[in-house]
Amino acid sequence: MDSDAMFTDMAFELPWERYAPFNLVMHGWNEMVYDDKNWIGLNTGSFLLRNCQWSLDLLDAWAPMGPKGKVRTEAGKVLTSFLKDRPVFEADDQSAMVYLLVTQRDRWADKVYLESAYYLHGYWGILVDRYEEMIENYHPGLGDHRWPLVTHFVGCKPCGKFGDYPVERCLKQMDRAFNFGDNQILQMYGFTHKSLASRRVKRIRNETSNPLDSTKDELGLLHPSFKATVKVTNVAAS
Ligand SMILES: [Mn+2]
Repeated sequence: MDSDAMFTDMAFELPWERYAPFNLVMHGWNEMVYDDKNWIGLNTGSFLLRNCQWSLDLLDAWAPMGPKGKVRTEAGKVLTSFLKDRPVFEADDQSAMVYLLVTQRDRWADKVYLESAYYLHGYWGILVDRYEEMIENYHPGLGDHRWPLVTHFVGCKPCGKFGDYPVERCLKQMDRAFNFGDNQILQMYGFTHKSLASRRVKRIRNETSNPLDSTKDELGLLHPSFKATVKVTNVAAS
């Protein structure tokens, strides 16, 4: 996961069954990658990678454009001329992945799943102003535009070079994203942030002499492995 991405849905369960035949899962769309060669056809900000030899081989194939300096600059030219709508800049991991999948499709593509059913990568620009609306209308566990699994501060000022917005917006919204996610943890213990803009918290349940017994784990966050076991059992029984 990128350093500019945050988990913002603590209750979303990944559809693990769907990924059994694959070794790499990224947010994206097959047509945009394989047909359009678009550099934003997938996002490498957060991805699932199986711990296996195939993945080590992929990393070996993925890394060569990385070394800073001449290699990365020259590789950037190759990527910009090959990929759709890519601006002129040095090589980046995302473009290199699209390039690899398109140019060596037979080698890699059958083990790569591009996911678009939920926000494994959620673009912050379209999400952060809607957090209050999400709280009003939806609930954690959806993982998509209604309650994003990941809010990714793509190209933001502190981390990137292409922001066309003030650095204050980015920093303020990072705090809001953190508190939006943090509220889902705090609610178990009867607290919530005073607002998404505030690091201060307030009590949302009455005091008790036995706070641990009163833990309300409505989202099932404390024992997610139990939930997974129950699910498998249900599938086997049905
Ligand atoms: Mn990023």
